[in-house]
Amino acid sequence: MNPGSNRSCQRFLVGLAVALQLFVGVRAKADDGYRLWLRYDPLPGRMIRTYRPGVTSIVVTGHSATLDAIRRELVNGCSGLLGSPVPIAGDVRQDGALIVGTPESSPLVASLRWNTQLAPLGPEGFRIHSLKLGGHPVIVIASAGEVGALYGAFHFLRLLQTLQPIKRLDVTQKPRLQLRMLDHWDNLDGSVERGYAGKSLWNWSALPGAVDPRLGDYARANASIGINGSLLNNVNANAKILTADYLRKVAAIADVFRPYGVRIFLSARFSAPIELGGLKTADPLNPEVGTWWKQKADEIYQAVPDFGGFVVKANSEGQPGPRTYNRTHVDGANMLAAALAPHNGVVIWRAFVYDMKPGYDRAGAAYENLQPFDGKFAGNVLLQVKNGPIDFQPREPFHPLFGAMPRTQLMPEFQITQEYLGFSNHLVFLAPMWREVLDSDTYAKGPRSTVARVADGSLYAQRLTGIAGVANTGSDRNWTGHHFLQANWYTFGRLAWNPDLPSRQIAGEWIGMTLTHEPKALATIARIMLGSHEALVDYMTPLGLHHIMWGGHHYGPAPWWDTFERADWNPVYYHRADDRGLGFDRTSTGSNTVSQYHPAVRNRFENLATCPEEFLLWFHHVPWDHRMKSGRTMWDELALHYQRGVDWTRSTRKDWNSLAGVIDPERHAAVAKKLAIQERDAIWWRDACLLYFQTFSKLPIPAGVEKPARTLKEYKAKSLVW
Ligand code: GCV
Repeated sequence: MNPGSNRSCQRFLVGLAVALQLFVGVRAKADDGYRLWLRYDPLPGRMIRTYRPGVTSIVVTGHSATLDAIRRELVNGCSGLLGSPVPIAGDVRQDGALIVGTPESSPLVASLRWNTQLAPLGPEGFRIHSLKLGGHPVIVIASAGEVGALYGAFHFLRLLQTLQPIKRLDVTQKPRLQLRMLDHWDNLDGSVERGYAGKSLWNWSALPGAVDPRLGDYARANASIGINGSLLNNVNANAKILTADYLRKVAAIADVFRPYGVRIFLSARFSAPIELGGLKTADPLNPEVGTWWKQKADEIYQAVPDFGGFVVKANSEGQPGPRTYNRTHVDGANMLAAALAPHNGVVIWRAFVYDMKPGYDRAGAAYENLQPFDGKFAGNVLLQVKNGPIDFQPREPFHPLFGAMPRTQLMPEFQITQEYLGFSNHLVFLAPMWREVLDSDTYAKGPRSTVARVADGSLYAQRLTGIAGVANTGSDRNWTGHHFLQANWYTFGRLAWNPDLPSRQIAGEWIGMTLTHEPKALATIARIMLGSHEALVDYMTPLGLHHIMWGGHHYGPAPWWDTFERADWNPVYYHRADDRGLGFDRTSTGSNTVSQYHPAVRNRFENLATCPEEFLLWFHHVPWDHRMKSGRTMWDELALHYQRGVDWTRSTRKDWNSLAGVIDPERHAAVAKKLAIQERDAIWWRDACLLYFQTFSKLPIPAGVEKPARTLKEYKAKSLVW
């Protein structure tokens, strides 16, 4: 066989593979959502014609697991999107070569002498540049590190997937935050705390012998949006994860994640020295305890040399911690930090700490517990702070700690899984919610001291930076239980990479990559997504209400709930409805936790006239007849918000139905079914809350708000979860 026929045979085989992949993709896989936003179906014809001359071959020289992943991704991606095979080449022989690599892996990249440009971008940053090589127009994707080159490859594919021009590319990017982590609250028995998309992705009983290939897909999806860390186990931790047996399993997962730049973190149970080591104490100042953790750290790094570090939930909701031994959070965190420091590991200490004491306000607890330790944590400790002061409610003001610990490495924690936002049943796009937090101004160093600038280290020049999102993934075929909630995983990664990205841009990217390029449909879906968070707040917790959900499972309304032994787990503790009005007085006449904010913020929240209405009942106990900006009474306004939320679910169902035929039938039908549940739940929330609050306000349901479908007794009798 001559070399020519060899080449044409190769081309035929690649073509067949692509055709088969497309066929299988379209007929079997395309519709079940498994491929997430990495769908490489052919782009609209005009775009293929525009792009084709610019992408004629893929030149990725060298071999490593990451370089192989880059090559695979670009061949599949470009061939799929451009509708015909894009071959691999060893060199530039024609116009349109796509050259990818590092100066070490690629002689072509090395020949450009970009080292001074690449070095400041770090091993995860990249440069994509159109230029001429040997007289041929080419595109070069280069990075100082292989993972950076992989991120660049995904960025390039995203440009194609979102129909961006690629003629004269000059892109330089690097992540703004260093640790970009997905936190899994997965238990070792395969269940997922607050997980609504099936079972855990980690099959502990089969590992390390059998590794589910899906783990590679998980790592690849994360790499495509720049996520570089994965906390494998629940922060309500089982010490068993640190046994030699489990560490072998962890190592097998790490091997799959490594080529994609995803490092592993583990939740460490503070009492592990007792449970696993047989010590009598876990007192962080006891030398034997310190030695036990040091040896454990050495053992972990033997198994997983690039292990990221520990995440610790201590003295919170029954978890053990240093306070158990009359030691401080700093004592605990710094002891673990010393064990990890020789390996460059970090400790991520959670600020989600609240101890019930008489008359206290839970919203102020984390600040009271942690703020006094500002400046005392070791250099490899990050303090992980939830976006709001209570607990991932549909809307909370930003956490006051973000403006109050200038000498501590703070790391925001978001919740992607929808514990309080309708599980995987409600379509809610979380970008606007997270934007609201990231854009909040702490005023810690004057105006423009936003949470984003605290997180990315630019406000206080913190050395280590990071962000964590509690994952919404699981074993469901579509990963997140609801097709649209893939967008929240996507968003988290994009914001972790660049916390300034606008919600609209993220929505547009995701829709184009995942659902459709059809302009009218894209605009309709973007409108749905961008309005969804406000709508959910309207039908669940408008005007600053919070924590009025059913106890335990947290799905559906139960503002009447008052039977938990801990007052701060009961909704009545939070809304404080009485004959006078509604809301939690956190001003100086109440709990005064408003004082935890910088004076500029505090004064705005403290004053009823300047407090943003979306936080009114968070900070104030407001009379039912208080005049709102609209001129309506608070009661009428509250009722109209609830109605507005319900109206949104109805118009969204109509809008979605109008897209039948544009979206593939399987995903269209699945989303339509979920939207029906969402409408039912929104009505349930509106009616149950208004009927209950009406027992205090004694005011009629205003005009424009539908009369409740059931009685309060009926709503009280039945939880929405069955
Ligand atoms: C992992 C809330 C959730 C708990 C969760 C906790 C936390 O209380 O309901 O399930 O526990 O937050 O963030 O630690």
